[in-house]
Amino acid sequence: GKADIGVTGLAVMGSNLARNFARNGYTVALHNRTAARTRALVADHGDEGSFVATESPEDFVAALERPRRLMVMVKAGEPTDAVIRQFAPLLEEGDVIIDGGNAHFEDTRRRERELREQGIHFVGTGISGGEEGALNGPSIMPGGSAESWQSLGPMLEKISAKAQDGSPCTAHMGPDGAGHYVKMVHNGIEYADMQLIAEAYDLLRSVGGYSPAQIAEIFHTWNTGRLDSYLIEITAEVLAHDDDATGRPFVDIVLDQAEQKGTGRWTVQIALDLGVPVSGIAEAVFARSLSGHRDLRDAAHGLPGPRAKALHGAEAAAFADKVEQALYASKIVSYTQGFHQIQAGSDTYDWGVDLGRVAAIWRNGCIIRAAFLDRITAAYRARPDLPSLLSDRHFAEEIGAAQDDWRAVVAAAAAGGVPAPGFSAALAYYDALRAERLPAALTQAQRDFFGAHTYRRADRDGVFHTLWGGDRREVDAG
Ligand code: NBP
Repeated sequence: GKADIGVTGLAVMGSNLARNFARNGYTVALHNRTAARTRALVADHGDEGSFVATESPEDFVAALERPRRLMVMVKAGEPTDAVIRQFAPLLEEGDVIIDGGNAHFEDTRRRERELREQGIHFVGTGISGGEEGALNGPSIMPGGSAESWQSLGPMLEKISAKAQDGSPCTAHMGPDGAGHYVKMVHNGIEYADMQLIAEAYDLLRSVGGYSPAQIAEIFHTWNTGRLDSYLIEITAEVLAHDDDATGRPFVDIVLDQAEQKGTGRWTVQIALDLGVPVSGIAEAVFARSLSGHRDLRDAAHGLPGPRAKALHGAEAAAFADKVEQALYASKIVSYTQGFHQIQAGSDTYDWGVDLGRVAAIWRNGCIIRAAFLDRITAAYRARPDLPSLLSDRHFAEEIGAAQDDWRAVVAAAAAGGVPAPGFSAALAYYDALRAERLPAALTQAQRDFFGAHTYRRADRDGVFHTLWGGDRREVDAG
């Protein structure tokens, strides 16, 4: 029989996805530019299911059941275009190319448009969960035509992670680039989550006076509550680990410069274009880039500032509870911002993304999987047109209950000279949203002063300009 699906690009992600399909009963055609990888996969794991190893693009395409489903798992960027150029001429109308790489959604939109002219469905697909997820069940975020989802959906549902209620962690996100866009924002939120956790650690250590091993215990406890998540869990493991060579806490021997591959940066770039305030994600991206500026940091090392005085005993424990509140409240804000960005992309590109569905497929398999996502899913199910997560009654209540502690933690960070850009940006966003009036009035007035940019009045309709350089009369500028 012919193969149900083919995977080309058999590095770690492609191999594991191919094995996942095979373990779920599908016959999988295999192909890789360098044939040795294909042979190695069959030699090491051929007994896990039904594989058809091929060495030429022609044999690979010929091995596939029609309409063909061909999954591309090569390095994102130019290699993806090279592979499409190689395979598209061999395909026929109705066939489906799935790109599971970390593509920029604008590239996905271009590729989809070009292939559509040829009658080929191009499905740009976000996949999260790393190597382990690819093998045992990732969260899968496919875009592309509704028709492609008909042919592909059941297979993706089968290999994806399952939420606690048994539903698959995959769903059609929307046309063309919607899937890769949602994956991009997922990664942006992941950056924000990681930054908030790092700030919590830093504060527990320098203000709370706890050791990494003690903080591991604290995170471990938090992981049994509302912060229950993969990232909190692995944080506890990292903090509990001691370096083999020196016996010191592992976190103390790692160079304090965080790198990035680009999806967080993309999220912020697009947010700027769309005018969406994703300050939590932006602070996370900037915190990583700041960490990498060793020269600037060395030059600034002697600048004056306080040194946090460590708390003890019951005071430290009380502070740890406050940090939990601050972390949870800031997390609500960063998800609020991330979902706003998905909504904005969906509106701009006319994708019709269902935000509740996004929350539902992030409940398991992906890096940001968390009990929290269940809550977001419920919020959107209760009210599909929820204007913002902060308008959900439960989240509003929780953030209200957390805010005193949240403020105390941000104040302690400022007083102790501990950078907490994520916590403070989240709090500023919260306070700005709830403010009755913003100083944006003054900003707009300044704009009118130096650039005659006009303004609207709070008390009546119309557009106005004040003759700042003259007699300061207000004139109608409508
Ligand atoms: P890599 O991103 O390291 O890519 C290696 C694969 O690309 C190999 O199969 C290689 O073939 C192939 N390739 C390259 Br490089 N240039 C090619 C070309 N011009 N023509 C054909 N094939 C080419 O693999 P990965 O880490 O498994 O990731 C695959 C994709 O999945 C990437 O887009 C990545 O961003 C995405 N992703 C990764 C993760 C993760 O956790 N690693 C998670 C989610 C998504 P060769 O064997 O002949 O060199």
